[in-house]
Amino acid sequence: MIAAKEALVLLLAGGVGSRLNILVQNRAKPAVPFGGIYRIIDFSMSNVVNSGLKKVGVLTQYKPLSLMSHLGAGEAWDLTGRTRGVKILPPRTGSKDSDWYKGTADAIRRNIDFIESNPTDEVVILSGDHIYHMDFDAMIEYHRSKKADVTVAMMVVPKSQIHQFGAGITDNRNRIVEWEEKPKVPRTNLASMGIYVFDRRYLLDSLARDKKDVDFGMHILPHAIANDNTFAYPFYGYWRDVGTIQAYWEANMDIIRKESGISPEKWRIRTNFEAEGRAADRPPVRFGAEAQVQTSLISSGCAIHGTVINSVLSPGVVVEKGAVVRNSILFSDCIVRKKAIVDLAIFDKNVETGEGAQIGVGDDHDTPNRQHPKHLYTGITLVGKGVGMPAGVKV
Ligand code: ADQ
Ligand code: ADP
Repeated sequence: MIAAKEALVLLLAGGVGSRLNILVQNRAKPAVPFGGIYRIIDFSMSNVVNSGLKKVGVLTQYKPLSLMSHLGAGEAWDLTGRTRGVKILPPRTGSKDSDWYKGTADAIRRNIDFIESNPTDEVVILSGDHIYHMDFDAMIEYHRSKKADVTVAMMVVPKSQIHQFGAGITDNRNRIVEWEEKPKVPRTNLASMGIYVFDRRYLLDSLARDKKDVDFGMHILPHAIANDNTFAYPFYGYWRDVGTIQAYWEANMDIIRKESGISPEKWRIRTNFEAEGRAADRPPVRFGAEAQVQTSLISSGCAIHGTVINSVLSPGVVVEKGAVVRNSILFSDCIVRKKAIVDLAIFDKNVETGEGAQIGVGDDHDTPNRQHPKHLYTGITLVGKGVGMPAGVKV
């Protein structure tokens, strides 16, 4: 038997992620900056390395430029050398746009040659857009101890959220006995985290069975659960799918307060500083005489002369005198001019507010959205890359 740590990892990093709105206008969701100096994909990549796994294929599709330059040859994750490596797998499409991958299983099927050229016992399938710490080595050992064909990482979520996930019912040995992808009517609170360990031979056979099976949650797993050995791997830690602006904002806030359990001090999160606005080369944070900072993450190269509360600042952000930044996430090199107020906002890179501008101020955060009364108004103001806002403006 080949050692568990030799398992091949396939990281799905290609979904469009349209619910992240302007943050994914020019980059794939896993490449969206997160937590000051990271990108979302750093969490999955760091989990891979911290688990001792060495071979990763990253499946890309949508706007992969930022993602590819961030991953590079895997240097930041120590994944270079003869026995380790990160391979970026670009989409294998035909001549038509409609030939783009139709789903997660289809994406992996089109890269079957990559799986075949890596003869391991298991294949671990992950998403590039989850914030969590997890030891995949322990999950593979569990998979082996159950003699499973497939093992699905699962956790309990509030029943009101189960419609966003694959939902499972297990027996007393944790074998999955019932499954429904994105159920309309909640019958269980046990959700799939979209993290799978497959017996490699079983995966190849499943993908060969029917080309119409394009999705894991919709096709491959229901078949496996009905016919073969499919187990749930119970997970009790912190895990968030940051597919919406609200979830993305909340996960950033969770990482400020260490209650989330996500703590770079305990489980090292590696990132590529070179591609990260060169965070490594930036000068130390400068706090002016009037600076006030509470419960925030401030990256290198920032200059704070005003007030920052409950916020995440990427490298090189400037907050001038009398300005206030609250409950917000500012990507690199944003400038908040004198006396401007930024509340409950997300600024992409290089945004500049004029003096005295008020962004996200005065919103009644719990009222319904007037244009879409059925949507709860999240109240988070999003500002696109490089936007300049005039002095005194109210947004
Ligand atoms: P969803 O999150 O809805 O549900 P999906 O949209 O298929 O699943 O995306 C899964 C991951 O694969 C995402 O990270 C996405 O970016 C990526 N991806 C999608 N299509 C891709 C493609 N063609 N190429 C490369 N990457 C691609 C899934 C499961 C549920 C489970 C949730 C947990 O179906 O059962 O509960 O994940 O988040
Ligand atoms: P993001 O905001 O996601 O970081 P960037 O605008 O910084 O996106 O671009 C991502 C990466 O793409 C950068 O690291 C840079 O190396 C590369 N890049 C951007 N624009 C160009 C360009 N015109 N030519 C070559 N590479 C580019």
